Amino acid sequence: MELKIGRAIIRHGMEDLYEYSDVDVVIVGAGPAGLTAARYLAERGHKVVVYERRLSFGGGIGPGGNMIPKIVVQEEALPVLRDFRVRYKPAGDGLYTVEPAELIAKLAAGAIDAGAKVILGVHVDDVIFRGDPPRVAGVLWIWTPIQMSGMHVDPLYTQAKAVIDATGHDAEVVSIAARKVPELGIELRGEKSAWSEVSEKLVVEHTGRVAPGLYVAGIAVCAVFGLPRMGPIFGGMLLSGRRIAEIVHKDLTAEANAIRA
Ligand code: 48F
Repeated sequence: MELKIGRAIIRHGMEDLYEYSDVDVVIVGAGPAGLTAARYLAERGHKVVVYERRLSFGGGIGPGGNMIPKIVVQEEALPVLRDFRVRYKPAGDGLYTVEPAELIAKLAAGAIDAGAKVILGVHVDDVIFRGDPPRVAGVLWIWTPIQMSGMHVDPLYTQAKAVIDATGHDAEVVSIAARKVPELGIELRGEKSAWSEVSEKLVVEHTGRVAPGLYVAGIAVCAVFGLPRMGPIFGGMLLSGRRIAEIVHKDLTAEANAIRA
């Protein structure tokens, strides 16, 4: 039996890793922004892989507000909650509360049911550009426990037409690109102190492309563009995820049409 269990895991696990080593879109981070983007992109027929460093989904959703198990979403983001069948309760002033566990479970189920592949325990540690001018070609990744061990182990490559940085406060992928590919001219301006009503709008407005093939969504947008952060309100993250899916879909469609013409 042990042999059969091991072989089933190895055969099907390796098949998945092989299949998803060449995709349309890599999304780095399975927080609210990454999972939302994954669903709307997969739904439009793109081959999407989400790499998440932890062994769980949800990023910053789980702790609610300072460990009190509720988060807040504003009216504008209710259509996204309805798409994912997430329940919400009015809290007055156009604000609604949502249960973190329900939001995590349903965002993840929505992304996976739409066809996105989510792989947990993967740390993305490089983003690759090719060509002149440089354009995203893919990412390098390594299993998180190996990365945490500090041992030098060479990572593996995933080829992608687009990479979305949804890594949260540190904008890790954009930071790597800024540091290692200076010719892109990316300048990280750093997240500013909290001002929820302003940042919830700005984060969605600034969601978009930072270099050819490289995109940013979620709170990472604040680090890149020097915007104020927000409190435990998540509508902006959901709307940012939906917006980046629209932008990447439009760009990939235009590129595919240009190749055909
Ligand atoms: O931090 P996270 O939830 O980012 P988000 O989707 O949402 C931000 C909110 O949670 C909250 C907020 C809104 O009020 O301010 O902070 O923008 O999810 C980011 C995910 O990316 C993973 C990380 O473990 C987390 O689950 N991640 C970060 N760096 C890497 C990564 C990496 N290098 N490789 C793989 N995953």
